[in-house]
Amino acid sequence: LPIGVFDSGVGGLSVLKVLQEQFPNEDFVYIGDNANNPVGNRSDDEITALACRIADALENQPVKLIVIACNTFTVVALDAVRERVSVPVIGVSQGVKSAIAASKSNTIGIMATVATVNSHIHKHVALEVDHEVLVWEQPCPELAGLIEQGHLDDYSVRDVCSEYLQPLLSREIDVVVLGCTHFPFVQSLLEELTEGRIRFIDPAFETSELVRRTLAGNDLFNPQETSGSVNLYFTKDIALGDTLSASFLDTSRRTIEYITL
Ligand code: DGN
Repeated sequence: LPIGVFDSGVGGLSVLKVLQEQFPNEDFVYIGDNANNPVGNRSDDEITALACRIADALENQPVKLIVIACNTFTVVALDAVRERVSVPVIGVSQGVKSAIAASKSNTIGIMATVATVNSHIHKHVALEVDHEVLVWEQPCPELAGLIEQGHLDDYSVRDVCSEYLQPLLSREIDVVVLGCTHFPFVQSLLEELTEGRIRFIDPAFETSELVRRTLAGNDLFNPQETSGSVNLYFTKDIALGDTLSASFLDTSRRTIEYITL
């Protein structure tokens, strides 16, 4: 059976990319609910209802494991999704362990949606790892929505990135966690705007290690000789998902279509 992966749009493709690199024998089904993007500014009840509806659709495929490739859905709805479906469910990793290990000033930043920042999950996890670390949580209310609309390197996305980077640049911060799965798609822009002063951490590799442990622990790995397929579904527009996924997925083993949830 395939591994199910979901997000509120194209963001989770940044996680899928790493999962596919790490597990080339696995099949994947991806749902990007871009009809309901952005989710980061919604109420917890709304976010949970949307996550459960996507998880239901994945379970009906069926899939053997579900990866919530979205920080917002993870912090708000991980427990609800776990209660709802009968397969193992993994949320995205916070990435703070790698960030703390990489920071020389022991001062790290987090860029995330409003819902994720309000949960303070990164700060909690960081203080568990090192109780002396300083954590600046930067809400980025407009960034995921802009990326979802395809603004990857124009003046509008540059403007909001510069605004969100300002408080990070005025502190001793040398490492910033990309706490939203949409943000790796503008990582090189963020690097350019910070002129190399900040190292950005994409937590997707940490997430893939959680997936590895769960596949191993439940004896769910596909046999070595299989070659993985990827079926992508979007609830609204498939154009951006098509372009972004074509840059890292072998299109001969990829399908992409609309889905109604
Ligand atoms: N990709 C989602 C995340 O990681 O939080 C955010 C998407 C959104 O809808 N704001």
